[in-house]
Amino acid sequence: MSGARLLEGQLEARGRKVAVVAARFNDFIVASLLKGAQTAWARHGGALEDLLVVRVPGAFELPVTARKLAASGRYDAVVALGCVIRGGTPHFEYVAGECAGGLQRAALETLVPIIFGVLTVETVEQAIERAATGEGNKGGEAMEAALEMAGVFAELGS
Ligand code: INI
Repeated sequence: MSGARLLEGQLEARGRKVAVVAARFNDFIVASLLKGAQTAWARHGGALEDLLVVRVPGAFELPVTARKLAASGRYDAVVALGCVIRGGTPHFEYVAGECAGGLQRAALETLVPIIFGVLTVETVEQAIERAATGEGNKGGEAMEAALEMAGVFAELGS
């Protein structure tokens, strides 16, 4: 629609404050997601002291922690990182489902963007693919989604 007002967030981390909450479970994958998120933060000009990283036991603990961080009013966005592998657990549906639903509820309740950077995959191979260094690292993509949303919300105002 030509002439319509367009509001878009930029990939800009300068002046932003972001919290990352990362599960320790499956850390051989989550550590790479976290690295991807931190690299993206720095690439977009974020200052080290404006990025908080919180570690929690597993994906199940991500929603309550993300909600607490979001409700603090200190962060423009929260990024949740984790990895749930279907083959690895009979609890897949519970852990992955509660995690996704809880993160969305936390965002809706606090009106702070909470980004879903949780891999929910069938196999370890799929997880490794999505956590590889560089392009396609889901942690990096999650951080970029956080920056875009922080920009959109800054424009929308309170
Ligand atoms: N947590 C994960 O982050 N990923 C998993 O695949 C997983 N599995 O396999 O169960 C998992 N479980 C732990 C869970 O998130 C909680 O930390 C635990 O149940 C304590 O509340």
